[in-house]
Parts: sequence; C-alpha cells; structure tokens
Amino acid sequence: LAGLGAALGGTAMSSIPTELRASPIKPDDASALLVIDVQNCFLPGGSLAVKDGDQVVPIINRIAKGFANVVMTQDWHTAGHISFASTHSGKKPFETIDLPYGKQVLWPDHCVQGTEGASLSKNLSIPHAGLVIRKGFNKNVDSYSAFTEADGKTTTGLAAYLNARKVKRVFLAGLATDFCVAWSALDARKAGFETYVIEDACRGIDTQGSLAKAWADMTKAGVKRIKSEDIAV
Ligand code: VGL
Ligand code: ZN
Repeated sequence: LAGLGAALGGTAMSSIPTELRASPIKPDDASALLVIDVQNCFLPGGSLAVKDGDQVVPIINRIAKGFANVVMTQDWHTAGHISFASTHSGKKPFETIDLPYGKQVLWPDHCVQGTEGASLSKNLSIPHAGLVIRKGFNKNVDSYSAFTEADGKTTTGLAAYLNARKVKRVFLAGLATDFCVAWSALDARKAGFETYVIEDACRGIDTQGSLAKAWADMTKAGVKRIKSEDIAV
C-alpha cells in the first residue's frame, strides 16, 4: 500500500500501474484540437516571449497526429493596437488600463499583422490543420479568445465553424495558458463544448497572479485539466 500511495502521488501517469490509470482519451471525429498562438513573438527571442514556450511545440506536433480536426490561431494585431503599452503615453508593458469593455493589460508590441513575429512557429508540423483563425485585428478591441473578442460579443466565427463540423469536444494547447488559452477555454464552455486544456502542451505568462486565477476560473467553468499522455495518439 505504501508503494501504491507513492505511485498515485506521482505526477507522471506513467508512474501509475496500468490497471489504475484512467483510460486514455481517444480523439474522434467530434473532437478538435485548438492550437493557440504558437507564434514567434511568444517564443524565446520574441517581443512577448513566454518562458519555455518552445517546449510545447514537439508535444503539440505529436498529439496533433491523433486529431482529424485541428484549428490553429494567430494573434493578429494592427500597428498601434489598443493592447500595446506604446499606444498609450506614459504607460509601460504589464500595467493595466480601463477600457470601455473592461480592464486591459498593456503588452509590448507583438504579433503585428504580416510581420515575422506574427508568423506561426516554423517548427510546428501540422500540415493537416484545416483552419487558421486570426483574432485581435480590430484596432480598438483585444481578443485573447479564439471565439469572442474582449467586448464579449463580437464573434470570430469559430463556434459556428466547429458546430458546422459537428465538433462536440475541444482540446486546447499553446500560448499563453493564462491569457489566450484560458479565455478560449472559457468561451468554449460558454459555447457548449466539452473542453480540455492539455497543461503540458501550454505555458503561461503569469503576471500579477494571472496563472493561478486562470486555472481557478477554468476549473470553476468545468474545463478539464489533462496531460498530453492522457490522449491516445
Ligand atoms: C496573448 C497577451 C497578449 C496570448 C496574446 O496569446 O496569450 N497574450 N496577446
Ligand atoms: Zn495580443
């Protein structure tokens, strides 16, 4: 029993005896993988680099092979976007301001339309991805979420696309856990999808407690937190 306790206390599922493991989730035709913002600006060397952001790429490449439906997103801002600190005189990155649609964190300039920083990582290898959806291209409204802009009402069309393809379950991976992944996951729940966040296939920014808050909000909304090893590829 001591051995069993130790095994269950371990974080890696491979340390749990086979007979005690939850059966792996097998993606089916009603499942879609959403690969959020794996763009150069969010990777090491980028203007809004997420720590260890590059480590998600091989994990995402591996699990994507198990999904018939894959959607990738790109943060796709105008120059002078409202979410950039440089747009507001006297403001610095990671400060916040109040905008008509709510509190906005101000960021370093990032993911400007058509720039190298806005390109998807060249190390992503998901040739069968069926849709790349861009968001945040409205100059005066941010859009962390792949589904709905920060005004809470302007849709990107993603929910309608997934519904038209009879998707019921979405699995999220990418950058950053506490912003675009979390907001997308919360909106996926609002749109009625069974929602899984693959935690080791994501990395967070973690500013002012944002990462812990994001997980608390997601858990409360019924988002399931899983690891890539829980998915049968
Ligand atoms: C993101 C901050 C600003 C993200 C995008 O992809 O999580 N974070 N824009
Ligand atoms: Zn952005």
